[in-house]
Amino acid sequence: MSVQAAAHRDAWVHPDEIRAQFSRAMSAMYRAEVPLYGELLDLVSQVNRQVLAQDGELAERLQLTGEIQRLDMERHGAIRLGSAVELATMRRLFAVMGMYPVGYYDLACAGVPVHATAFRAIHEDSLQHSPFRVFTSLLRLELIDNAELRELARSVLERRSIFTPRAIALIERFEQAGGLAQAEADEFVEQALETFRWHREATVGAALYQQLSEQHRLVADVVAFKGPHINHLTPRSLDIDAVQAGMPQRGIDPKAIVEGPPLRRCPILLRQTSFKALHEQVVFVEDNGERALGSHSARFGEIEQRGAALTAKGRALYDRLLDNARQADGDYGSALAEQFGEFPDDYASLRRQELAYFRYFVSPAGLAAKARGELASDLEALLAAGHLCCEPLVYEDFLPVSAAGIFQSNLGDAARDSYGHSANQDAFERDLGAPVFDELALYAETQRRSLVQCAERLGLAELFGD
Ligand code: OOG
Ligand code: NI
Repeated sequence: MSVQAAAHRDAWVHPDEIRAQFSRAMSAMYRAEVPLYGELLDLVSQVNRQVLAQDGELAERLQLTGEIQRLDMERHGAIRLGSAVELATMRRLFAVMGMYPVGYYDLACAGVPVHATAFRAIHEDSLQHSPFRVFTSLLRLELIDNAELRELARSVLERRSIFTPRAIALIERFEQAGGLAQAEADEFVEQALETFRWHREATVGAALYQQLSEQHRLVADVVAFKGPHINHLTPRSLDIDAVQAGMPQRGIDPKAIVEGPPLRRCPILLRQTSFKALHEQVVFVEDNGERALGSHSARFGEIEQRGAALTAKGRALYDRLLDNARQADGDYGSALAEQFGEFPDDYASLRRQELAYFRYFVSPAGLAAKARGELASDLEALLAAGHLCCEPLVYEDFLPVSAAGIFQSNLGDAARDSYGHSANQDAFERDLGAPVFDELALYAETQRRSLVQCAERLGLAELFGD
């Protein structure tokens, strides 16, 4: 870093703060665009308050991990992009807010012609400041079999620019200087928001829209509009079943199946449910400038409940059980519950069997034992003596099978054939202009850092390797 850059550093707004600011601005914009979203936020916060009031133990645990402070602002959104340039520029835009691509999701195998990543903060301290994340998918034009339509779509996409010139200038400024001052950050948030806004006016005429739509509703959603409108914003609930049950009274009609694992004592990964896209009036614009009214459904609502992040071993077990349940005949809910009987449902087993990641904390008893020189000698003994305690790491990512279910329910398409085994992480990363982070490595790092901290506080550094 140059001397000049270092001198400016104090004046820069921390990317975590820009992200928090952006997340608030996005939520306000979406609330104004989709009133039902405001209704959903009310319901979720009401249920969360009830859960915290009734379940003192959970409240205490969320206090310990700090999750209670981030709960009310916790959101994820989703966008769908049309080209490599858009994806690579989006990566640079999110970097200004301290959000990096984590994970690779292939949806083509589930009949949705996209692949995706999630932009989010990667360090636990940053996640604590603002856990805002955006599921970002890229349309795979190469999977469209009609060559003529494919080329038409490509040329429509080539002509649009989804970022404002000021947003680009501020991204470049950030990259060159290493940060943004407050006034620049404010302007950046305002300009970046433009990209996610809903545009009523289509970039194509009614006939082309229809053709794109027949190919796949998603193709029309990406290609026919001026930008990647944010298509949902999802709050985090502590009791997704209670929210699901409370939806109809508020005029919200959720999809039938909650995606993800079944209800458990110890939640794992992610449970999600969504409600149908709104039908919105749009304006098609013909080549000769003529305009025609039409309708499009793009935006929907979703809620989620997050649980423990699983290790590779835990995830393999999850995938196997979910797959079995999906293959089973009869009632899906019962099959799911039956299959997941095999998944240990207490935190001690999840930890001992290395199925989930944890964060470790020194307890007051641990500090007292240290002062008396009576500390236990290894991790298991420290936990057994209550000198250390642990809490599962919250899952910060997404699930491809769930995501496909969400896509399908909201695109209103009947189940489609898979596009075959066409996962292509290399191509995705080439378009992105960078590799994606491995989410499991990030959880392992957080777990390790917490152990190192505990060891330091207890003066037991040599006990904890990796
Ligand atoms: C994204 C669907 C995936 C989730 O929470 O899994 C998703 C989309 O419809 O664009 O948001
Ligand atoms: Ni979602």
